[in-house]
Amino acid sequence: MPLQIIRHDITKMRVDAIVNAANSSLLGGGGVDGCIHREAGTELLEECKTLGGCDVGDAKITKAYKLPCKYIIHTVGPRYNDGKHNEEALLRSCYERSLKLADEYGCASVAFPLISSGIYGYPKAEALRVAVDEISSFLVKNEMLVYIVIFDKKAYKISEKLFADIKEFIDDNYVDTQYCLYAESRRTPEMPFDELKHKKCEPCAGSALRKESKENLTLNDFIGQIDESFSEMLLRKIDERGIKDSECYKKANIDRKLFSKIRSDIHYKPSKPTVIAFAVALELSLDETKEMLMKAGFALSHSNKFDLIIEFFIKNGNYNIFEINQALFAFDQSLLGA
Ligand code: AR6
Repeated sequence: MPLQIIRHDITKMRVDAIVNAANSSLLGGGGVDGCIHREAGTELLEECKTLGGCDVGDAKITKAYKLPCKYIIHTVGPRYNDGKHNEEALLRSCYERSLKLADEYGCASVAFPLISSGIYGYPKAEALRVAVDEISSFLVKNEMLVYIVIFDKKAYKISEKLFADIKEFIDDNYVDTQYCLYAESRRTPEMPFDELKHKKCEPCAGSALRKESKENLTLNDFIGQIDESFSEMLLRKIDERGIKDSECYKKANIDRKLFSKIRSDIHYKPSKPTVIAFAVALELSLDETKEMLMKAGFALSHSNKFDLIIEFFIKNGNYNIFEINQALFAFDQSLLGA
């Protein structure tokens, strides 16, 4: 997964470079800066003294000393005032300059804290949106594994409105009683989910399924009728959309190597988040998403939050995988991509 949002202490990250939310002096401070200097040891401060400070929105690189990464990229985020003092452009520049440095130093993996979102007061949801936006633009043109490290999950929020909308959708649609998959497959959008429960479902005596006409097929004939596989459907959809493979796997937050595997193995068995990631990248409708999932042996149900969140985004025509992942993260669900 080229972009991952995780909960961790950044000083423990085993990546090529971690990013420090520093101040212009580069001589240490509180927050994540304090943690990094403490864990890296005093040699870090000695090297920082030689750098001559750093402008807001810019970045400088040092060795990592006692930390388990190779480099520390020090960037200086803007102090948040009211959002009208060029804060966003400066914050974007922090990510852009840091990623450029990481690339110049040959880093394959980098971890960012949410710059400016602590002592400098940038609203967390906004800071996250900017981070995801800048990192994902960078990843369109570059191969790198980038982590956004969230330290304090309680302080982490997607926008209040999005959170409330998703929560309402989950509350309205969550079905905690077993319901009938046969009826579900025939459900019309107007039909309440309640009618899908076994006890209310007419055909669910099982008879309808069992009564399907008997044909005298050998097992070989039967297997010969095998449908298009997941990877065949994926490649077909890529062709139909007229997009490049790379455009598709990048939009899906899928690693290039994994995509090559899927491309070369028509019987590849993907995980559910991988299938959904491709469905999102290809902007499939809900029905097409369900079809693709079925080909890999999965379904979308109203019995779990993950599925409902996916359905919420697809129904709203929002196919931004990084936004979907932020929402999944906020609801403690696994993220899309691989
Ligand atoms: N790992 C990951 N994230 C962390 C950690 C950690 N160990 N510790 C804190 N955070 P902040 P800023 C998160 O205040 O807002 C310093 O004094 C924290 O929850 O460290 O850019 C500098 O010297 C928050 O979401 O940085 C500057 O003077 C994010 O890191 C000033 O603070 C950034 O919070 C910079 O302020």
